[in-house]
Amino acid sequence: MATHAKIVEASKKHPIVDGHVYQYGTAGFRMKADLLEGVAFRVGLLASLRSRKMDGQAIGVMVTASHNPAVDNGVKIVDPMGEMLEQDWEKLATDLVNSPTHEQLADNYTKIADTYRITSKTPAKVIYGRDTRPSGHKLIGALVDALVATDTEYVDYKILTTPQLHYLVRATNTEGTDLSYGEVSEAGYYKKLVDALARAMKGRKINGSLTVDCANGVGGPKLWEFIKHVQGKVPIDIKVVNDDVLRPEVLNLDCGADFVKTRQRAPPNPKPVPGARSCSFDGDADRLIYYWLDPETNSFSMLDGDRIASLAASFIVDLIRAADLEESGIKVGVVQTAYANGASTTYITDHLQLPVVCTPTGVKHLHHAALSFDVGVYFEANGHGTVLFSREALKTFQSKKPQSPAQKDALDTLIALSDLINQTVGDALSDALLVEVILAHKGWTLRDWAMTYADLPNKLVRVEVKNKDLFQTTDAERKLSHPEGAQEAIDSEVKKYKNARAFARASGTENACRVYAEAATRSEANELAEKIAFVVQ
Ligand code: NG1
Ligand code: ZN
Repeated sequence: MATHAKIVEASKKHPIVDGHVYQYGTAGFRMKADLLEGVAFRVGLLASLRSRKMDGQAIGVMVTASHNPAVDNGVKIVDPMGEMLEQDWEKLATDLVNSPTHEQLADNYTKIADTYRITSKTPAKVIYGRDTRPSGHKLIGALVDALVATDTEYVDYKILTTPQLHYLVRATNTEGTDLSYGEVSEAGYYKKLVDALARAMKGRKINGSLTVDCANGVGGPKLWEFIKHVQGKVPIDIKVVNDDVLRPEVLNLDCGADFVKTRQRAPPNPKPVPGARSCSFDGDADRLIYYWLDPETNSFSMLDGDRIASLAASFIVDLIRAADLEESGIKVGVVQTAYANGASTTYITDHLQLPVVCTPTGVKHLHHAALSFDVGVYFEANGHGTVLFSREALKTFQSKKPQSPAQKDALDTLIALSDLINQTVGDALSDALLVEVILAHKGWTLRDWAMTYADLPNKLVRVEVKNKDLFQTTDAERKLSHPEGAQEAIDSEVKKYKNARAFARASGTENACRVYAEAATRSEANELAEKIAFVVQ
């Protein structure tokens, strides 16, 4: 049977839901899982085309809805170097998925192949994984039917964290080359982390234990796997909590990085222990938030993505200086979004004296901007981020001849960090190890880290609106260009407060607007957020 006919036949088993408009957003397609079967099939078709377009390199497909409730799911495509799908192809994904009939779907598949001169003679390879949601299994079934219909080779990695899949895509495509990213297996991922952690620690000690809340998601079993690999190699005491993946309904429920960040409090279960160094992963383990309860005052301190970015950037700059590479021209920079706390931006620009770039929300934008630096540190405030090292920077670290043991130590640590950090995408486990390494080097507690600057009080609210598409932004989402008059109304409210900043934008993942406000006091930030919410309602 010709491919066109095979697609039509297979597609009949996995129809899309009539009347629903699908959109490839910042996190791929994400919605109620029962709307997604046809989407997963169609994403399989596109991933296959993408692989052929990229000369047969492996393309990844991840089935996850991250921090969303258990009933949701999502499907997203990973490009060959482990990065997010190229923007032009997001549009193709949206068009292909919305094809109204099975015939038109097969026609659109052929049309894309023709437009991009893709021939079925080029081999295609797709590798995929899913988080712990029960709905993932069925979606993978639909995906595989598309891969079979298009003669695509595939590897099923079963249950993975999102960053593990990104790692595997890059490792697959660089295997046997001088850019090799690591062994092509889940075990290879842990081995790389353990080896890099040992080199980065070099006998230093991590004080006390780290409690990790895994959001009852895939991060739990994978963290246990990591612990098996690290045992006996590097002394690190990890206490795993909220790792129940047998009861799907508890996924992301009153726990996880998104809960901590949005509620600005520790998960109620297990009962927080004052003084304990704690962190939370989100449901697919690509976001990380640290926090602790002050044993003296019992107050809650959160160390979010902005804090991790400033900690990592300052540590790397110190190492570059210690390695006597200050004059080497290595450009370190930080990338944030409008949601970054203003105090973090001031700290990075004024205290660390580093450039800060602001991009629209969505890691693909941050990742892209970070590539313009030799060492580009990017984090969303919600804890999603990583550090990118350019090839030139790595070459400089490797070729520099140390003049003292201290210089050698700094160079070795820089190289170890580049292996410890998952450079394909934000990775909660790899980022947590990075934080642990930095705290160990500095001999810092979370209190020391929290003292670097004081966050401006802030408030994030979700506002239900009739049509979120009316809200269009400019200036990296910091200002509204539409509807007319809205920005002026926001400006006049902000003016009434001291040290205040606020903005509104349409969410890329939910049918709502988000309003963010900062001000000198908590009550003023809350009040300002309410006023801006009123403007956009
Ligand atoms: P939207 O829904 O566009 O605000 C949210 C997060 C983003 C990003 C995406 C993808 C906030 C305010 N927004 O986007 O940072 O992580 O989800 O998961 O946290
Ligand atoms: Zn996530």
